[in-house]
Amino acid sequence: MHARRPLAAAASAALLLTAVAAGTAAADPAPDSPAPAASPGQYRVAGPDSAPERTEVAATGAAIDEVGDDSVVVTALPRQADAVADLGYEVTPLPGPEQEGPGTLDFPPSDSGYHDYDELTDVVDKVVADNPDLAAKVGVGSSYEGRDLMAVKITSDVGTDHDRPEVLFTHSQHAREHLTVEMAVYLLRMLTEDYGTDPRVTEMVDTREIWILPNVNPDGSEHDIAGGSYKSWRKNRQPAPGGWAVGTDLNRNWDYNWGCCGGSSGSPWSQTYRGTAPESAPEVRQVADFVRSRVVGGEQQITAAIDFHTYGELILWPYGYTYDETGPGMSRDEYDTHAELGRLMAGSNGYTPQQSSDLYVTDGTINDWLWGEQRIFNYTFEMYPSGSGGGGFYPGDEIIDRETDRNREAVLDLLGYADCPYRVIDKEDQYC
Ligand code: BZS
Ligand code: CA
Ligand code: ZN
Repeated sequence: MHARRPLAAAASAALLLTAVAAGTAAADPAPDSPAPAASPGQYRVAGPDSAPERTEVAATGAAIDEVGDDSVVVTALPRQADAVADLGYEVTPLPGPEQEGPGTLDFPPSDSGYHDYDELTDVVDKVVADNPDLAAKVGVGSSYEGRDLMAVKITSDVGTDHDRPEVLFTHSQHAREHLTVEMAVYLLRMLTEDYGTDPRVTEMVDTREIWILPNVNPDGSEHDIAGGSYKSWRKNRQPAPGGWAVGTDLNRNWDYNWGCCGGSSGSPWSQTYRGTAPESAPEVRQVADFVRSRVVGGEQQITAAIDFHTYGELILWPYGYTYDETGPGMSRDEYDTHAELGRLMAGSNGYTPQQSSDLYVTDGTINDWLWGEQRIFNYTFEMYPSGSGGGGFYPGDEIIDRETDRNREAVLDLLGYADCPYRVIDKEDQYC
């Protein structure tokens, strides 16, 4: 996503892609035509220097991975890259992730610090077994391929539904963003191991009910690492109608202004395919059901949330479907509260805080749904690195400890304001 950095020198074999496809809407074949021979790769696109121009690039079906002053990096199929070139931009392929393969189902040995799904399950089970008063595993449903969508509730006296502000952390909507699973592991351990010794952690565990969903797209994560080579997979693993194309972009499938505004694609071949209907992805449907289940006595108990992604080192807030800051459902005070709390958190982790549409328009994201439908103050964190130079979606495992701990203060700040987010703009008396 974001990178104010010089062009990577990666493109020694730079070639200007020739445009063969017709207009942007024609970049993808019909859903029932056979699978494309080529797999997606990353490309640098020189030229786009505004959110509307980036939105136009995304409309080809490419996913924008990085935003620079006058360039972007996208993940695209070759014909989608051709469609981007058709817009008049210079398109240069970037080298793919280093491969180690073949043959394993786990991360390659040099990245063994990352947790695959079985290892994540072991961590969750151990945290819960070691801390029966603090942590409980809650079923949220199962993925398309039948993997358990785990949630962990953390609070003191965890067996009781207390009247405490609830806070939601979701991880790994996008398969290849493996560092976000490590962020969940970090939070699980921080909130249990540091309880009783770190006063801020202790206070938050005693006064908030915290929900951690450590991997909402386990099928995608497992697919991305299967066979010992990274696949740059983003979506889930649900076949689209027609039977050839696989995968819905979970972060375009939420039921608020779904598909409204050119911020997602109706083509199953696209990296940002929005699915056949809002919540058509079982993962989105069940996580949304879980969030709706937290409406108790007519009141949504969850007040604040972070959805973790990589990469770009950004803190993003809603709305994504419009460039406007305010409008129906987003008052000036509500916007300012999002922005101020976003900037406060950025003060500790050094990320760049902004409204998500400052990058490009998106629709059907969890951010817009959590605010638009559920009135939950919420953020997307785009974690390390800032650009593809830092390893893009696949930084080595030696950065895990540093880059998860980097968000400690920000997470504690969000938890701290969860009783009354408006306090951050000094309007506690008016709203809380
Ligand atoms: C990502 C990028 C992410 C997306 C950016 C984004 C999130 C934009 C939320 C707007 C709202 O994949 O990490 O395209 O989903
Ligand atoms: Ca409660
Ligand atoms: Zn993402």
